[in-house]
Amino acid sequence: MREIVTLQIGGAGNAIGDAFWHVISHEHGVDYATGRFGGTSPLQLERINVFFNATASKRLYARTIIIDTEASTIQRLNSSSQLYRPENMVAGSESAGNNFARGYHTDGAEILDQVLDNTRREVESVDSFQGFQLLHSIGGGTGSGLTSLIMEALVEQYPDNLLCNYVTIPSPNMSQVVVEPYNALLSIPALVNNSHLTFCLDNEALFQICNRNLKIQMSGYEHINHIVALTMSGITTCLRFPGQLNAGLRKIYVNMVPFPRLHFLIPGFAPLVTCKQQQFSKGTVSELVQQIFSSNNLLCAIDLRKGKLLTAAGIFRGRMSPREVDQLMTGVRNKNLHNFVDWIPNNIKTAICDIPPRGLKMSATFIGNTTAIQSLFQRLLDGSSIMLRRKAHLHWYTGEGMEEQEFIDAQEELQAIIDDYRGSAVDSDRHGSRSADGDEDDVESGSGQQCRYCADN
Ligand SMILES: Nc1nc2c(ncn2[C@@H]2O[C@H](COP(=O)(O)OP(=O)(O)O)[C@@H](O)[C@H]2O)c(=O)[nH]1
Ligand SMILES: [Mg+2]
Repeated sequence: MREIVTLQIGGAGNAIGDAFWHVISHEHGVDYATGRFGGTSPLQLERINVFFNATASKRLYARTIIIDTEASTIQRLNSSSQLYRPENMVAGSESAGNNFARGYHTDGAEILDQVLDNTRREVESVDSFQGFQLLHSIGGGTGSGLTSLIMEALVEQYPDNLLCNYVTIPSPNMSQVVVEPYNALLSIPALVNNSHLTFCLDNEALFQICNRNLKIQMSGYEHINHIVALTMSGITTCLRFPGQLNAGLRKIYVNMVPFPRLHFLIPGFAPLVTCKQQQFSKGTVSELVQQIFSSNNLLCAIDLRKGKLLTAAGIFRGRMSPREVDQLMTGVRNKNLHNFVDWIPNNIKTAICDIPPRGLKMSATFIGNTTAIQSLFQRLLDGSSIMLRRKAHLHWYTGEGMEEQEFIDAQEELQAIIDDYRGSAVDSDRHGSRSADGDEDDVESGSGQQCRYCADN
């Protein structure tokens, strides 16, 4: 059945994981609290095994390993839902203290064997395992350090399976811990070298979406985690429901990743409006297409117009005409050829699933592999360089056995990925129309909110 095993790691990883299971259990007719199926459609069950395991007593549980260096996260999930199997919960005795070194070398390393044992049991219990999805932050000590450690072990033990990461990227505006840029930096080598698909979930963009699109007051992460969960539900739609395209992780990998290192994907979602705002929307497919190509709907604070798309995908849900969707998506590419690399002719893919998400008639999820991601990487590099130049806070890491050279190596890795993305845009520019490294004139800079991709031109 092409099963996926999830590993949710650390505070953010588990909060986002919980939001994801909430959303998809409802879509498959499974009660979140009890794990019992109460659905009405055979479609809900047809591919339910991709993410859920069924027990002998006809209960379902989430095929996920719940991992944290501290116990509180795990206790909370254990008491909130029977979807989570108690044997799959792995807790340490102490939090990793917001320190990559402790997640990687000490507190995290202590629970690694237990994580791998649980993972092996889940992998061995399924028919046709396809790969892992890892949910974690890179600002936290557990999410960065322990995840890097786990990834190294997984690629060694499961060399034929795909590793897909949903990564929470720290925002300087809401970061509570000064060393988050270091943790993020140190996570980069494992992500570049061991992940096959890395979906970037940037807290900076998510906060902007809440303030600007939804105009809601933020308290905690509940709203942003829901947006992330909706987007993950969109990305995984074709894995979970019968359909044609992108029906497996490998197909997403083949379509979206032209070179193994360039696997950092920007997700987006539409509509991103409150119920009240929804009353004023036309509810058309054309509106959805326009929105998913707008930087305002991306889960990363980048400007799509300042780069070229290597590949892009739109996953549409609800009743709509496939012909119309195809025409609109092809139209976006044809009208904006200079925003797509010219050396992959069919780099825009579309999938449609009849079943809409809860509470919506239609939705669209975007996945983009764009050279504009350089600005996000540059932000991470600058955030760490400014402290590293003066070795500020470095003793927290060297005191745990790390060397300054590891920071320098990680910076080089980050610079290399920036250069790779930049190079992939320049190489494509046979016509010499404009550079894609962020310097070009913004032809519609006056249009503000409007997406250049879909503007009538
Ligand atoms: N989107 C999101 N970000 C979170 C959440 N909790 C913490 N973060 C962010 O994640 C980073 C802290 O990492 P966390 O996962 O709590 O640490 P860990 O438990 O050591 O892995 C910071 O950048 C926080 O802003 C959450 O529930 N959702
Ligand atoms: Mg924590």
